[in-house]
Amino acid sequence: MASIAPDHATDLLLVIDVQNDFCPGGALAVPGGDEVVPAINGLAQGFAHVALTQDWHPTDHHSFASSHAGRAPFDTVDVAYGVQVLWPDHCVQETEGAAFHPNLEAGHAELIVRKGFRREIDSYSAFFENDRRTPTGLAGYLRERGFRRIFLAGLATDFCVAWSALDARREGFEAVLVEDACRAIDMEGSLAAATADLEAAGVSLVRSTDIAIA
Ligand code: VGL
Ligand code: ZN
Repeated sequence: MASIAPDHATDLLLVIDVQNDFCPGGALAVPGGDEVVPAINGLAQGFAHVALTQDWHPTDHHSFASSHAGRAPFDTVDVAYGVQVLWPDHCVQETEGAAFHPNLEAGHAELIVRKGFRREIDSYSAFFENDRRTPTGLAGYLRERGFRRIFLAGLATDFCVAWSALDARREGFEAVLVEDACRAIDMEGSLAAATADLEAAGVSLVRSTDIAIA
């Protein structure tokens, strides 16, 4: 693929959930989760504009298996907005697990979007909560700032990164997912399903070496 040069006016790098709990040793560790950190640090240098998301749950969040008697992590339950996967307790507000990976170098990030803070609703996407209607405000922010193309990287490819990329398209942005700067949970074919959805939605799937970092 031809090299893509980030446009300093209209491109933004959106870094999804690079938090301790999604890295090895964390409560919901994604295999190789910490390996995204050097790749993202390299990318971030090439973008004038960076935003971060931070999964940010109250202690009794409904996505936690511990909130449902007799249920185990990775079971699914039916909730008002559809099927919800039950997760181990993770990214609890103000805990070390919810903190960004200590080696993440994105000090110039302009915005941190916290999500999943409503007890009854999970939020994978940076744009909409899992009821698919409650906005986080990110689309309005990006539009008001004049961004048109969103590059995505982080954790996990098949959940929060994919849902964010699909919603970026739904909101009319170009979306570019940097595959080697993401890692997946890959539960029961979830990565293959997400990849098919991303391609169908017109999300560009690229490698970090495809991006020209000036
Ligand atoms: C995520 C499951 C639960 C993610 C967040 O960041 O992909 N996955 N909460
Ligand atoms: Zn979560």
